Amino acid sequence: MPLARSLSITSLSGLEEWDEEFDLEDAVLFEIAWEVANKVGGIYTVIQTKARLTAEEWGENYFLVGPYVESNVRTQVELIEPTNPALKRAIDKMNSSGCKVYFGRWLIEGSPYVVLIDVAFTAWNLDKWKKELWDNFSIGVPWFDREANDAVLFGFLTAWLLGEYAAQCEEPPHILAHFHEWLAGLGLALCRQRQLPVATIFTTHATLLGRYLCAGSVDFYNNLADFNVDKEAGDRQIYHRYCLERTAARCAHVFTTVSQITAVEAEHLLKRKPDIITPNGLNVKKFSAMHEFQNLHAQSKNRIQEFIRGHFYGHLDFNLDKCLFLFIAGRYEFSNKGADIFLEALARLNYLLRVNHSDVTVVAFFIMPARTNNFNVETLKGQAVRKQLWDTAHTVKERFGKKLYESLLVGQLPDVSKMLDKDDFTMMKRAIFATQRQCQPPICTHNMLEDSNDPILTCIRRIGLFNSSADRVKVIFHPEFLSSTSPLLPMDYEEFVRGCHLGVFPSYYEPWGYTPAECTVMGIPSISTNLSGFGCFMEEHIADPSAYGIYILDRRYRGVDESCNQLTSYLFQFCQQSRRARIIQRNRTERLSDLLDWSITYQLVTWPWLKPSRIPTSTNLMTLRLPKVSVTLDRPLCPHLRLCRATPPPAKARRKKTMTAMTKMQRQRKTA
Ligand code: G6P
Ligand code: 1S3
Repeated sequence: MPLARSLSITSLSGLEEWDEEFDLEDAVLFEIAWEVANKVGGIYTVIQTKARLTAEEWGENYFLVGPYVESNVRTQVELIEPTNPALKRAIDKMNSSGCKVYFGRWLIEGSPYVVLIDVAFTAWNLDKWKKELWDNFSIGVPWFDREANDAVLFGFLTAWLLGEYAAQCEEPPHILAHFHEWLAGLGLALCRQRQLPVATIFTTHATLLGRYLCAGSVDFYNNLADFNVDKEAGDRQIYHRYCLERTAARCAHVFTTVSQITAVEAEHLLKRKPDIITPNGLNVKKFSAMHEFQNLHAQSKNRIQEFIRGHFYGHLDFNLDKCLFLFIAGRYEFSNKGADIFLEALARLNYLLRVNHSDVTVVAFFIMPARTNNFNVETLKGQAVRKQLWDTAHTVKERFGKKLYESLLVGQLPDVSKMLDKDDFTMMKRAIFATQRQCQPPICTHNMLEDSNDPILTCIRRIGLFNSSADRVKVIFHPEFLSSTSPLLPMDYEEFVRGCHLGVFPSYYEPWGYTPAECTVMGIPSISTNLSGFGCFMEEHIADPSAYGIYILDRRYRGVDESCNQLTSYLFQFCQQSRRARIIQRNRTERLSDLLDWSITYQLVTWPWLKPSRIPTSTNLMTLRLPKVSVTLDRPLCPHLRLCRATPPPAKARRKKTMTAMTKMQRQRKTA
């Protein structure tokens, strides 16, 4: 394995001069990820939801580092002059050496500082850096892998930034750098290889090989210990990416991952056991009134119902009041995210509802982005027809109201038979004729570019769920993330989730799984699996999760067909619940949200640069956020880690906030 062989994980090279006496206020935390102000997947959610608290704790000394993507910057970032003098000098130096590095505030809660690096602008260095990568780490990156090329550029540029920052500091600096995932990992390896005075942490949110192996047809969890990792990575043409990932995990002073299940995976595939598990949290908003989230459910559900009225025009032969909305959402990984067994279970549920003459109709939404060529005509037409019916009803109502008013004005009760005239009837008949439709309501809302090979559509064709009148289960595939500006379903993701009844996430590969966690904090029940970090976390901490609307499917010890039957039975049971039972269940689900709140945490305190015997007990330097129940104080940790209960932001942070406000005022005065 071509690692930086000279580096061992206990090596403290570069940090020898650190001692425990330095002023904590001088420590600076850089958090580095490809998803800073750049939404690709779940890591964006981790960083974005954690930002407020981390910014509160670290004040002026917290910087997120990510790639510069113009479209994102235009909408999410306010570019400003760097606030930290050493960082300003470092950025200026890089910019005068042919880089484009920007500084700003990311406009999310906590407004953290961001350093954004334009990797494309420095692409002229790619060959030189690849050679350096080969010489020092024996990792060769092929020219055609664009993502890996970006990882190389990003890695060298972040290491350059950290090195330059260290060089610009007047006092010996105390820099902590937390790198997320393989795309950012090379920066870490370079910091170690160059012996920069940087204490490093690497968090993996999934392993590359795990993701690839699971997407195939291997029995992943029962063979974890037996994979020939180099061969498997080579067979899948990701050997170079795998090397980058394994090098980062191996070189980090502290290695963490988001769940126990991924820790075991990392131990076997990356050959290093994580020092600690740092489960993900959310920024939970508490409502002042308990029932407020229930009202929000009703409001959002009404909006989904409106969409359904349009989508099923001409075929609205089911009772919308008895209609349940189920959904799956996320990265489009058909089998990893469990879309395969969800569809199979829906087909079985359809059968059960039909033979039991149930009056419940289920609409299952698939929100997974795929390659499309915009909305399709039939779907847009559905919403236009619905709008026309609404307008017609309003026009007739207006005319009716006017006649009624005139009749009352002259002191007469209206002759009801004359309230609607011929024109009104013509208008209404025309509107009804417009709802005639020769085809079934569409499954897919968009024109798919790879319609014939698309896994969801292919599976639907096989199981025959075509939205016909006889079907008690209808399917809608929305191959694009939701947006409140959509002409079709103008809702953002949060509103949509609130309006649904159940989130279904039967993942086979899910290191953590934000989707069921988000459902929980919104009081929406969900189905996850005992192969997902979230599912395992809930099983570990709650005695009877299903009583709280957290259904956990067994995908670990059962075959696919058995898991599918279990999923069908969960769905069928859910469909049999009364409205009252659903309302009670939502209340119970919402009560679990504290478990997932970043603010109710333990702090993980690490002194990665100190030998275990020198760990002080009273101060802390590095904090990673951990949800409250995720750790017990007596859990044995690796020798250089300690755990303490989270306290309110320390005085230094409060002081810094005041300082921030003062600096702002001074700056405003200056500008004035
Ligand atoms: C919330 C609202 C109730 C509404 C209910 C519908 O609890 O506060 O007014 O009746 O949702 O629940 P359902 O599960 O049928 O969508
Ligand atoms: C990963 O994103 P994904 O959806 O590709 O990281 C997420 C954040 O830690 C995690 O929730 C998810 O399971 C992983 O798969």
